[in-house]
Formats: sequence, structure tokens, C-alpha cells
Amino acid sequence: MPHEAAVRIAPSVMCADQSALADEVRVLEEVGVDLLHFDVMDAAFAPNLPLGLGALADLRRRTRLPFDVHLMVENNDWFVARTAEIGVQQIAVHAESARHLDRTLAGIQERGVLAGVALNPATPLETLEWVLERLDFVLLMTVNPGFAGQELVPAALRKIRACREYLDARGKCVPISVDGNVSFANIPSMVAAGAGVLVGGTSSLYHRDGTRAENFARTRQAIEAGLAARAEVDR
Ligand code: S6P
Ligand code: MG
Repeated sequence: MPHEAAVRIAPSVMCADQSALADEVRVLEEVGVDLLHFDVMDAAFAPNLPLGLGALADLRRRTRLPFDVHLMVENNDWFVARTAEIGVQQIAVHAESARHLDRTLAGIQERGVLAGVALNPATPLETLEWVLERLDFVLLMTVNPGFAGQELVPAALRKIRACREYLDARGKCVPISVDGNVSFANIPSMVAAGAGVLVGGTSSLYHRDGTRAENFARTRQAIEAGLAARAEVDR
């Protein structure tokens, strides 16, 4: 499998204490996370409203970490314009809500932002076929969008593996982000299957039993186990 070896860690900021986000971002930067994952919803496409654009803009001024925005909204183009203005580094839009997916991805890239397509658990990988040229990354939902603390959907690992094979077969070395129940227990298999970015929520980075630093170390250990398993398969 010719995919990238480094696996990056992206904490899901909606899982933090929302009254202390500035401190939270400082701690995450100190422990060494790679990027910050922001779930932006409209209570329509996904039934929740965790983070507002004002908070996103204020946090943008407080850290150098790249911002990874996961849009779960109906009006993608409006949110793309607003979040790009804030200075985020990558934006994923859901294929299920984008009426003009190609145009929306082009609009993200024209603003100098990396463009990703997010797929719900039941959405086929073939949805990516005619936007491959626009794709900077793929975000695979391994739970149904809206909430933290859910169980992995049954087909999650099979889909990560299939997605890696699908992209590799087409010469697309772009990373696959995985989002939903990316737990200490699930990380090794997710990484072995080809996950390149781990969105960490209540089941890993925000696990209630550990500090952020302890959870980060456990996440790294789980990644190493996954990379070792991946190397075995590649041999
Ligand atoms: C859910 C959202 C996610 C969650 C994350 C929570 O719609 O896209 O980013 O915040 O999945 O992680 P966990 O470990 O609680 O499932
Ligand atoms: Mg997300």
C-alpha cells in the first residue's frame, strides 16, 4: 500500500469543555497534536449545533495549529465562505448535502484551503469517482454524524480498507481521516486499515480517565501498534 506512513492526530474540539476553549487549545498545542478538528453543524443536516463561527474565529487567533473544519450543514457554500475567511487550513463537505459537489470543492481550493469529501457510513466510495482530481483528503464517518460517544458502525473497518484500496488503485495518495469512536481499542485496526488522520473524541483524547497528555501518549502507542500491523501486511 503506497500510502503515507505518518498518522496525524486531530482532537475533536466539540468534545472539550465549551466554556474553556482557549485553555483547551493551549493544552492541545503543548501535548503535540497535529491539527484541530472543528465540527460545524446547522441542526439540519446533522441534528446538533456544537460550535459557532465566532468561537472558531477567536480560537484561530490563539494557536498556530492547522484548523480542520468538518461541515455538517445544508448550505455548504455559505459555510465554506465563512470558515475560509476565518483562515482555516482544510474543509470537508458532506457528499450527501452538496448539490454541486465539484463546484463546492473548487470553491474551497480557490480560497487556498485543502478540500475534502466527507462520507456518511452508508454512502458508497464511488461517490468520490468524479471529483478525484479535486480531492485533497477523504473524511470517513465511522459513526453517524451529530454526536460524540457513539459506537462504531459495523462496516467501519471494512470501509476504511476499501477506501484505501480504492484511492491507491487510482493513484490518489491523499490521506483518509476517520471520525467516530476512534478509541484506544479501535485505533490499531483503523491505522492498519489505512487511516491517516485520527479524529479523537471521548473515546481517546477526551477519555475521562486520563489527562490530555496521558491520552495523547496512549493514542500514539495505539498508532504504533497499528503501523506495525500495517507493516506486516505490506511485507
Ligand atoms: C460527530 C463528529 C465527530 C465527533 C467525534 C467524537 O458528528 O463529526 O467529530 O466529535 O466523533 O468522538 P468519539 O470518540 O466521542 O466518538
Ligand atoms: Mg467530525
